[in-house]
Amino acid sequence: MLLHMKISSAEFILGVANLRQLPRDGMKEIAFLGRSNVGKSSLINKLCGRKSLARPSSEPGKTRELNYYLINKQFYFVDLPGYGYAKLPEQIRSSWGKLIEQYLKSRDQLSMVVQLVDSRHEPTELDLMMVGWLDYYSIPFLVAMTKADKLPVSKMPRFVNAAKQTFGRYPHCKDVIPFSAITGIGKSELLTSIAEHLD
Ligand SMILES: Nc1nc2c(ncn2[C@@H]2O[C@H](COP(=O)(O)OP(=O)(O)O)[C@@H](O)[C@H]2O)c(=O)[nH]1
Ligand SMILES: [Mg+2]
Repeated sequence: MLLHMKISSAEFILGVANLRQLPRDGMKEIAFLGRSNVGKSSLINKLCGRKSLARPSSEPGKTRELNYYLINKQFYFVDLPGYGYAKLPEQIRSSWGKLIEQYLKSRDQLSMVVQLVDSRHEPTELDLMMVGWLDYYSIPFLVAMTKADKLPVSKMPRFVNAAKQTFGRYPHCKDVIPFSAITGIGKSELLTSIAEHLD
């Protein structure tokens, strides 16, 4: 078992808007899922020790592609398009849903999903729908509670316990980890859990 994983290289490889364009090299994938603005790009950058590998969204909800980053020349981080951006036309929202669901249910290389939720709030309906899909398709997942630096220390244990209750109900949920892209809390724990699933 790998106790520590160090990311020594990370490079953007491609953006995919159509599942026929997915890489065919068979390398394992860790995918990141969450609503727009939850902190997905920031988390990926922090894990990789890079400032601007994943471009933080200037226009929320604009990215409609699956972005592939090659890590340590061994596996991919896949930045899935964010959901829950209300201003998107219905047609785009439903094509988003089809793309993601198709990817989740058919991608053999997918080792694990990191589901991001905002540490300060209850999970949204869409957050719960996503973890429902993950569990239904038997995909192991971690929950990262983002922006933990904004959660008052006094509230932390209660909020983390509540999230563990909520997500712990799903057999395929492997862990719930508070995370901050600013302080780096949760980074090593997240990397360790990811490494265990790549092994
Ligand atoms: N305080 C704080 N702000 C964060 C954190 N992560 C992201 N943000 C901010 O939240 C906003 C959205 O982040 P981004 O990574 O672009 O979210 P994405 O849309 O999910 O990729 C940006 O203004 C970030 O600076 C965090 O851990 N702590
Ligand atoms: Mg982003």
